[in-house]
Amino acid sequence: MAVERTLSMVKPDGVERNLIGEVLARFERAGLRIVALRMARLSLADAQAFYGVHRERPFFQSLCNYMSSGPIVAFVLEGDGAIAKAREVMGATDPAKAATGTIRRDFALSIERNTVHGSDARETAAFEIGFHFSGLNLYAR
Ligand code: 3AN
Repeated sequence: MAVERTLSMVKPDGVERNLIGEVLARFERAGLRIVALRMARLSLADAQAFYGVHRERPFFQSLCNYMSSGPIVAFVLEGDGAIAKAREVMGATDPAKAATGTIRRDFALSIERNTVHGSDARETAAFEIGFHFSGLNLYAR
């Protein structure tokens, strides 16, 4: 399987409840490596740009308000099949549908406040990594 990079975030509900370490540990235990990491507070405009693909969805405004309501931790994960593997560790968008042992099943408060983000494809991963870490040389192992 190809080595990939994917962009993940601990969302405001996870930071608020002191779950940063727990979320990072779950990805590390799954064999993914953290190759970049930063804490930030997204402005409303930042959140709207990040989630631009969802512009037409009914939940867009609420999602952007929520994502700019408190700090997030953004990080890049690297590993074999990292995009799919990270999404497996996260679980389904709706915590009620997420598999046992996944981050969202264990911690998400709702389909919106679902604790963690992960890129869903190579193209979105490239955009999202650039969004948070533009101009930085990611650590190469
Ligand atoms: P995922 O994060 O699992 O890839 P997306 O890309 O469909 O899910 O949605 C992006 C984010 O929008 C989700 N993580 C969640 O916070 C929010 N979201 C998705 N679907 C809904 C919904 N039906 N109602 C409210 N918020 C939603």
